[in-house]
Amino acid sequence: MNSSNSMLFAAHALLPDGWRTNVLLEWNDAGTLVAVTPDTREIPANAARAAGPVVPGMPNLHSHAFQRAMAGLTEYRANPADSFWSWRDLMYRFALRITPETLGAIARWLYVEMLKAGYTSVCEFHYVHHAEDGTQYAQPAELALRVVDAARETGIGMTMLPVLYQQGGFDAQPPRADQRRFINSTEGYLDLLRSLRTARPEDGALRYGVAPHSLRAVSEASLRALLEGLDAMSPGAPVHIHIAEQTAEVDASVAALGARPVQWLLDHFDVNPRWCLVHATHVDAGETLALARSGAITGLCLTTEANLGDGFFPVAEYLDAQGAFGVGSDSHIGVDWRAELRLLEYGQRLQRRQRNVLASPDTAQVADRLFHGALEGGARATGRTTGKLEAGARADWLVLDANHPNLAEQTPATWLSSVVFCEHGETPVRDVFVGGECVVRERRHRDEARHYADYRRALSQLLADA
Ligand code: NGQ
Ligand code: ZN
Repeated sequence: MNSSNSMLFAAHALLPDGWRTNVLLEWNDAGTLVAVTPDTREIPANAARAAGPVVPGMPNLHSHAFQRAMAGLTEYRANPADSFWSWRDLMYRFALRITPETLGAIARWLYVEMLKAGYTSVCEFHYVHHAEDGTQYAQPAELALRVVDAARETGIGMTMLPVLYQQGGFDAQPPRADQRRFINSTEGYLDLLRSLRTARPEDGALRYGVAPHSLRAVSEASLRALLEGLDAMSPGAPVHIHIAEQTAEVDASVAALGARPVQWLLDHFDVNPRWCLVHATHVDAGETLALARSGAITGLCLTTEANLGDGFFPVAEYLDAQGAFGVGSDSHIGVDWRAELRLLEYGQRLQRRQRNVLASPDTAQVADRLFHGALEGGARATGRTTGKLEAGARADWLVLDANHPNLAEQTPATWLSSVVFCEHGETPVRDVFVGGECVVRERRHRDEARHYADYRRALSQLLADA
């Protein structure tokens, strides 16, 4: 045992092989776990004691930070055919108002909310790159840097995925005027990524990957050039893409490319475990199996998908085929992995008129299966070593409140079920550690008041005569 390491003793902790008792967690100054020891007989004098059961922190695999500030503002009928696409028009209007300062303030507050909810890392699918008129900032990565710095300041782990956006639709349609802040040439994009990596180098808390926005927004040739450029810089880094969220997008893909988007991507690229396909909502039976077999992660964002009226992903068939998945809060209509997992199961119950649809022969408790699945797939999507309590992983975990009315008097066997399915009262997530640092204690983030004041100021500016 190294005396400069920090230690936490937990009466109960969820390890890769299940709930264990008397667990000693030990981590180094860099924020990496160096030992996880169950059945500890003696508690070292310098070990802190966890205030409740410890579980790994959840990765959030999909976020557009700026959209947090418009949550709740599009819940009215603007026209009789309100849809995802009319929401997108409103969202674009909002994106045109964002400034470097307001983006930083929104992201900091959002990450405080994520941490309090028990998300310990976030994949930021960042696509507002340029000034309001579409011209580059003096530092082309200006806006991305604000987001990276927000993660550092609040303490959340980050995978920054700058977005490549080039066309307004399949078949090289020119971008719309209201997409001007998103657009880059492939070379300009790779320069932006390079300057980000230089200004804020990768470390245990920060990783970079790429996000071709969608097959609508990027051509096959650009996607190839992007992947080549990425691999020259950072071989094997994560690749995230929006894939098949809306049926109109599937129809347009069939018309333009001759195949449904997921099928087309699988046929034309080596889609493997480094890929995260966000909103693979509309897949047929063959695509579902092929996607599961590819090892790619499906990024499920249930609260946003429900809010935007996307449709149902065939999750039962996908999980039966051993498909990998993780969850994201995407548009941030809600920021709570418990709600994402609950809605994943509830969608199936409502459609099938059954209960506990997503249980498996080896895991009868739905919440346990979904929690472990989302940790594993979500962690892989970050390209970082997180999502499990074992030596070598980041020291990212949550301390639950076993005295919460939802958990009281239960045994560990039902804790996760109650955490996910019971909606009563305050969150059962009490303390949150990221990279070994306690950033949320007794449900309060260490800098919550300051970040909230900044967020209010940003909102007042953004919402003034909006
Ligand atoms: C986005 N959001 O990039 O913010 C998208 C909408 C699009 C979601 N798909 C824009 N939830 O897909 O074109
Ligand atoms: Zn998205």
